[in-house]
Amino acid sequence: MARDQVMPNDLRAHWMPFTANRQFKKAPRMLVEADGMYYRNTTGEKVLDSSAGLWCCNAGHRHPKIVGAIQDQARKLDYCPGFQIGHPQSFELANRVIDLAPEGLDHILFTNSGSEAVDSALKIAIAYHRAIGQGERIRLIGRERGYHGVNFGGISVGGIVSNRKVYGSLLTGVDHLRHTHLPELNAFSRGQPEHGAELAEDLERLATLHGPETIAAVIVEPVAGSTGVLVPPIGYLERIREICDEHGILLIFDEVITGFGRLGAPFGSTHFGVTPDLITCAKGLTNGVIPMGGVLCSAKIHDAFMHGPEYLIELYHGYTYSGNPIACAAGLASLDVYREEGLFEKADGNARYWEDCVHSLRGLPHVIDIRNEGLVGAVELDSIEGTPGKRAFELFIRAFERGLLIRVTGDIIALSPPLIAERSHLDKIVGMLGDLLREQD
Ligand code: PXG
Repeated sequence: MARDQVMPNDLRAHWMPFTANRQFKKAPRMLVEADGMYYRNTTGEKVLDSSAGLWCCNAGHRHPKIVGAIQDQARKLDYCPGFQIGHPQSFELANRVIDLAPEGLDHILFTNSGSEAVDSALKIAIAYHRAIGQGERIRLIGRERGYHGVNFGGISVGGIVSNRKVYGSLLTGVDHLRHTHLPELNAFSRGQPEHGAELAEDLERLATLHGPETIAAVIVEPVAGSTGVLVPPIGYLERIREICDEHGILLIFDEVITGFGRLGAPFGSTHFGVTPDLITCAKGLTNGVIPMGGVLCSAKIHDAFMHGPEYLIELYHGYTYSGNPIACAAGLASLDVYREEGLFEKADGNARYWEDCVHSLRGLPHVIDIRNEGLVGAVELDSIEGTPGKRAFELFIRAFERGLLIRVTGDIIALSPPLIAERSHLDKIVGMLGDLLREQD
């Protein structure tokens, strides 16, 4: 396209991420403003946010404290090299995140996204074993239906087929646990499902198959989000932890979604009471306002790198924007807001109410399962034969036109309202969704 052919509002140049581009550009859905629980579209109508943006705006939109902190920081120190130089806010933010983390996770390396956090964590896991003289531990174990971002490491351990299958051979030395979706046993479970802890034994089988001494790490989401909300069966995460301990395998929890209050606790690991060796996070770290992620790890892992002459770099890894000052300001302000407004406690206090809300949709047309944990909910629909994903996609379009933003994946509607949601908002989300479900053919 020649430069002079580009028109104002020409939508062609932007190749949109994870979007049906041709469909979108024929009938664009744009948001131009946001405040609290609501967006506003181009015609000025309010759109209720039932997905916290993309699972990230936990304190709602355009929070004055977060906006103010970003403005102040931009006026003071806009950018600072992160390699061999520092600025105070990144250290402050690191301490504040560690204060929220489960006991034993003492260090954080900053990235700019969840995908980068995942690839960083996988690299740290492999390099850690090498640093302690176990260089043969190079295998990584993920799980079917897992989502760990879109970089090569993340899609290799990930288990969402369409995110992997066209990208060549991926990383070698990767294997997968089976997923824990057992609708025939667990449909309409409230909170953690009863059946499926035995699926954790897959890790034992893979350890036997490959030799446990060859496995560096296993990575799972405490609650799998992107695949359509899979809550861990009772006892499952505990058993994964045990098997890792037996074999010296590092356990990575990908908490990009479950971090920062989504389940009513600081992290999924604190919510479920299972402590991994590494945690990846992003999204809620800055309320989604400025891109930022991180990898938390134990002192054992960190200290294993702290050898050799002191002038030498210990870990050859990092990003131009790791610990970016404006992102740190957004992070510090977000953590202040979470604490001052008691948002994790608020989410916890609303979790049972939310459970009743989402399960009230049982029995509506095409609803085949409903799942929930913390302030997350999912409604699974039966697929139209031959066109999987179409039913939920059409519902998403109708919801948007009606003033409700939902997130759909396949034929699953995933709900994750901002943690500031009042019960009246939760009622409204489920009321609007119920109407849309009732209107289906
Ligand atoms: N790990 C997990 C568990 C995630 O959920 C990532 C890594 C990657 O993060 P970045 O920041 O690189 O996108 C994610 C991201 C959805 C949805 O609606 C989920 C994500 C992103 C966008 C949409 O399911 N999760």
